[in-house]
Amino acid sequence: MTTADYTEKIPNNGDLHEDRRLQRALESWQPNFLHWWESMGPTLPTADVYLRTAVNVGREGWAHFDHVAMRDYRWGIFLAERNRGRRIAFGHHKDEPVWQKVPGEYRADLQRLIVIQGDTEPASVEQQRNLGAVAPSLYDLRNLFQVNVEEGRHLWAMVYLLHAYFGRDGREEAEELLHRNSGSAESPRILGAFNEETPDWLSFFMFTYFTDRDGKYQLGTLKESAFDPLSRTCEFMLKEESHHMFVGTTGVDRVVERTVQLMLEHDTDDVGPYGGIPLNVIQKYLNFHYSVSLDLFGSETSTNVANYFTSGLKGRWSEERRSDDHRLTDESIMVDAVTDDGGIGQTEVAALLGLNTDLRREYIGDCQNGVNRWNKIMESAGLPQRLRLPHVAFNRKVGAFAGIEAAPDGERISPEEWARRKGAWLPTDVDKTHVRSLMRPVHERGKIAAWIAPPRQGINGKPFDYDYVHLA
Ligand code: BYC
Repeated sequence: MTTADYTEKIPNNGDLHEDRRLQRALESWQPNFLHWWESMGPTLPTADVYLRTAVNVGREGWAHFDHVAMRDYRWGIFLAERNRGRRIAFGHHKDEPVWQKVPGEYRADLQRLIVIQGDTEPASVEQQRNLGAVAPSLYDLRNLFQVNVEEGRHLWAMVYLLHAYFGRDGREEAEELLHRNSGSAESPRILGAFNEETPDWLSFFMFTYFTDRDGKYQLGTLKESAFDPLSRTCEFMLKEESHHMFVGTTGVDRVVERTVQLMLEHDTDDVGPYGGIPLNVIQKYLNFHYSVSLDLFGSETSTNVANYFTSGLKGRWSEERRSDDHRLTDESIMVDAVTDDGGIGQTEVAALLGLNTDLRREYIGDCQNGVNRWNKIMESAGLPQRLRLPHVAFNRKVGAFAGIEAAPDGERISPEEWARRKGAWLPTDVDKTHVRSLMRPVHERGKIAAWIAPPRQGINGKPFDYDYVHLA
C-alpha cells in the first residue's frame, strides 16, 4: 500500500495517477466540491484547527494530527488493503471470487446504494454548519470540525466509486450530491433524518450517537459487499466513523453529568433556571433522534433488501461470524408489525425480507449500551431517574408503524391522544428555546459552557486546555 502523497491534487493510496481519465474527472469535480464546502460547510471562520488527517490506511497512517487551515484541508481517497483471495460470503454468488468491476445486471442497484450512502455525508455537514458559532469549548469545536472534514472525505469516497465505476451516470450523480441540500424544499436530501435540523449541541451529540451509528451499521453491511472496491472503501470509513460516535457518547455523558451535578446542588429536577438541561428534556431529544434514526433502516419487510442480499450487494452485520448457510432461502424471521387485531406485535416473514429488521435489531442492542452508560451516571449519584430507549413503534415515519401512533412504552394510541401527549415525549418549542438559550459560544482556551461537564481527556494525549482551534 502506498502512502498518500499530499503534494498531489487528490491525495490517495490507490494508483489514481495511473488512470488519467479518472484523475481528470475527479479533478474537475474538485472545484465544485470546494465551492460547496465554502457555501454550505462550517460557517465559523478559523485560522487553523488541530485535526487528524488520514495519510494511509495502516494503523499509524490514519492517526496523523496537526494544526491545519480548514481552507487548505486535503480530502484524500483511501481504500483498505486488497485481500486478493477474498470471496463472496453470502447470497446467490456465495464462494465465488469478489468483483473488481460492476456486473451489468447489478449496476443500477449498486449505484443507488452508493448514491444514498454518499448523500448522507454532505447532508450532515450542512446540518451542522452553524454549530461552531455556539461551541461550548475549543475541544468541542475541534471535534465538530473533525467530524465535518471526515464526512467531507466520505463524500469523496463515494464520488470516487461513482466516477471510477459508473461512467457518465456516475458523474451526473456526483454532481447531484452537491446540488441536493439538507432541508431544501425543492431538492432535499434523500433520507428523512438528513433533512432535520441540528440547531444546538444537544442535537449534535444525539445525532452523532444515534444517526452516525446507523452509518456504522449500514457501512458494516456494505463492507460485506461482493463489489470489492465498495467493501474496501467502507472498511476504511468505519475506522473514522468510530470517532464520531465517541463524540456522541461522551457528549451525552457530559451533558448528563452536568445535569446531575445541578440536580444534587439545587435539590431539584428542574435545573433549567440554573443553566442546565433537565433530564426530561434530554429524554425527549433522545426519543426524537432515536426514532428518526430507526427510520433510516427502511421498512421492516423489504424486497429491496432481499434482492441486495441475494445478489451479494449488501450483507448482514458480522456476516462471516454468523453460523447459518448465508443464503437464507429457507429461513424465516419474526419482524415488528401491526398485528391483525390492530395491536403492536410481531409477524413471521421469510428471513430475506426481514433483513432490515435484522440490522435494526443489531443497532438497537448497540444503542442500549449508551443508555446504560448514561444511567450509571445517575445511579452513581444516588438518583432514581433513568433514561430509556422508546419502543420501536414510537414516532415512526417509515415502515410498519408509519400509519399508526404509539406511546414510548409501545402502547398503541389514537391520533387525538398522540396530538395531546406528544409534547411530553418529543421536544416542544419551549424545550428547544431553552436549549438554544444555553448555546452561547465559549471560545476561550480551557473554558467550558455551564450546561456541560468538561471531558475526562483531551484529544491525542493533549490536555483539555490545549489550543485546539485558532479562530480567524
Ligand atoms: N427516508 O424497501 P424499503 C450515514 C425509501 S447513515 C426516505 O423499505 P430499503 C451517516 C427507499 O429508498 C447510513 N426514504 O427500504 C450518518 C425505497 O425507495 P424506492 C446511510 C426512505 O431500500 C451520519 C422505499 O422507501 N447509508 O452513513 O430496503 C452522518 C422503500 O424502502 C427511507 C445507507 O442508508 C427514509 N428513511 O432500505 C453521516 C446505506 N427509508 O427504492 C453519514 C444505503 C426507505 O422505492 N441505503 N426509504 O424508490 C440502503 O441500504 C437502503 O436504501 C435503505 C432503505 C436502508 C436506506
